[in-house]
Amino acid sequence: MVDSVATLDFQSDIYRDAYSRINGIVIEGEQEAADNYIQIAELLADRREELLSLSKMESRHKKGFEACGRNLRVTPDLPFAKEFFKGLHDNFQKAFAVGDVVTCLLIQALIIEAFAISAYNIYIPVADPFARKITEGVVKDEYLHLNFGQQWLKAHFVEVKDRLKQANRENLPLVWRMLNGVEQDAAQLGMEKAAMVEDFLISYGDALADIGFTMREVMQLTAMGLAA
Ligand code: Y39
Ligand code: FE
Ligand code: FE
Ligand code: FE
Repeated sequence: MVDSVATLDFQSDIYRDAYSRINGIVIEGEQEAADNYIQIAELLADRREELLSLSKMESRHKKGFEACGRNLRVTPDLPFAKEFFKGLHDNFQKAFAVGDVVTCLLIQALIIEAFAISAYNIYIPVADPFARKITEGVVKDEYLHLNFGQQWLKAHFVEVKDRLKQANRENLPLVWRMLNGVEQDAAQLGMEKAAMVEDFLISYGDALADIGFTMREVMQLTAMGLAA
């Protein structure tokens, strides 16, 4: 890792080309996260204010990452990013349409947040100084977002357990495919896929265990689609 950061040239065409897609992904991801928390607030009326404040944090994150792109004179590839999130986005919307708050929380507050935490943790040590500062501030918020979903699902564990298993089965394989799709661009930024997988499994696995799944169930849940 020290070797790779030593050889990163933030101004090079090859770095900035990869950055256009990764930066697009985080900007689109933050926008979708902001939208998702507004929709979750509709389903959890008694937690509305808290959820709207999470949504505002996501909008701030988006602005921060837009500044990171401008700082490197990169145009974020938003069409690419929309396609990148399409599977999770469509599944979130399907769940929202039938008022399935458990699946909505699993997708946004567990899976996407754990994905963000892993990507940001792995990015921070290899980021340019401007983006590092921004990302350090953002990742702290993402832990709060993960914790929101974790606490709510934990408080309703008995009723939501089966639904969580099903939603995990339908959505976790998408994450492994997304990681494969971004592996080469991430490598240009000095980020290793294996490190992101490891960090994702720690955050997501810890959350599932705290929610109430046994160690054995956590293993089964997190391995879902990993080989595919
Ligand atoms: O809750 C949030 O703020 C999440 C929307 C942000 C998603 C970030 C997704 C990062 C994946 C980047 C992969 C780059 C290697
Ligand atoms: Fe949308
Ligand atoms: Fe965020
Ligand atoms: Fe978040």
